[in-house]
Amino acid sequence: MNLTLHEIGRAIGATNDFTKFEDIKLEKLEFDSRKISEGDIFLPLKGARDGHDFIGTAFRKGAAAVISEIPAAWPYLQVADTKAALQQLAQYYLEKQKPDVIAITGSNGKTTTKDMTAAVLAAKYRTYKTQGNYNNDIGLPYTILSMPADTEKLVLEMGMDRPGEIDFLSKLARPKIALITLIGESHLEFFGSRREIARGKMGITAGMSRQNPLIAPADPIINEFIPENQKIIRFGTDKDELYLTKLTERRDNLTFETNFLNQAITIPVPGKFNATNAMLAAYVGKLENVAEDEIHKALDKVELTKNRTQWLKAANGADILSDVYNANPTAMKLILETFQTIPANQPAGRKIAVLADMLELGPEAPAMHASVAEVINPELLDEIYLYGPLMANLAEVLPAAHYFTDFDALQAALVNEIQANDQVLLKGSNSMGLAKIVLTLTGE
Ligand code: 2GN
Repeated sequence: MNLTLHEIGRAIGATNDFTKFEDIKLEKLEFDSRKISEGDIFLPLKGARDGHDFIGTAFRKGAAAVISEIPAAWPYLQVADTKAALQQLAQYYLEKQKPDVIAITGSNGKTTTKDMTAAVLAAKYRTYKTQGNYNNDIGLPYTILSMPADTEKLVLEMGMDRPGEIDFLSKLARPKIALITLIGESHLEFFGSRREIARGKMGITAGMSRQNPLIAPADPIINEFIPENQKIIRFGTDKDELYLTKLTERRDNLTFETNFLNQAITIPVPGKFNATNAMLAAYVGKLENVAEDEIHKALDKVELTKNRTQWLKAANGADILSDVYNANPTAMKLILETFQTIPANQPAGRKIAVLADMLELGPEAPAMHASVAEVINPELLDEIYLYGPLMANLAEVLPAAHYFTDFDALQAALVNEIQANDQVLLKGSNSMGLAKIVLTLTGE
């Protein structure tokens, strides 16, 4: 992380007399006490639980310091708001290390585009990218602070949980290149209309210089939001700056040509939208002077991140929201709240939540599982399926829920229950195996 305790104290404007603590180098920053190792700095956040309750745990695990809203018995930096401090510190670290930031947003496709862009840039530069779904006002600053000090290119995914969020993230990260993959109608974005989604995504230009390029789809819906004098490169059809000239789709790979590369490119994933994503990644590579044969080789063997929040279609037509990546109470509550606000499919579509155990939560795990009930609105969920020994604690306070201890029985019940018009959320620790049920439902 290349930051010392005093330096961090100054960067976040800590209000206590922190110079009385030794000015040690900190290894890395963590907000989840489970991830703390020797020499780290702990930053408690208010999630489902108040992270300040875990300061003692963090030090027992080897934390060397804490950023805290209250005094601590260990080296600490006191601030009024730890989340704001996280964001300030990320901004400070960026300004200190000065990597070039490539910011990516857009429904669906953004993860693939992020992985492909990072793969292309890594052919020539020390490159770091957003891990998992760390793309919000907590995840993005955390990503920045997790970046190795010698990073040259930082590829950041920017998500849109709330209106104005991308605007905020762009001002924090100050992108050198911004990329919008698509103005869709993603289930996970609640802006009322495509126009509001377009407005939200165009917030990506808020923190960038007008001379630096925005790469955006030809879709006219964004036009009214393009800042005056903004350099913009548009993609889509042969009327635009970037487009596919040839596409050969196969079962598990595809080959495409573009108007700006000499050679055809083959990528090990199918789907026309992936050709567009790879084209965008290649273009960023070109802008950053990666040689064409290096771009070619990087995309040839690109590995894409799996297992994050995604909408899938079940074989019978049901919509599946699969989220087996973040197993903590905050993430479970957030996805439930989001899922519940999505209108049911018409006609007669039901909303079904399938929740499995969250592991490694310590002695309070039973209470944390039970507390998920706080966000459940029975009027917005038709059926709840709970699975695993810890979920018994939630089942106890949700008598209408179907409770399972046996994996095969759960799977059989779901296969039997889910109808074409339903929406199904699946969430739990990776090791609970819900990913297998997702595969069964999608028929893969
Ligand atoms: O939604 S998130 O997952 N997010 C991350 C950033 O990118 C976008 C998505 C998210 C997670 C967010 Cl937005 C915010 C927070 Cl605060 C968190 C988060 O990590 N929440 C966590 C908890 C809560 N609430 S992690 C965590 C782990 N902790 C339990 C509570 C908790 C483990 C633990 C349990 C018991 C002890 C110690 C640790 C213990 N030891 N008790 N007694 N001794």
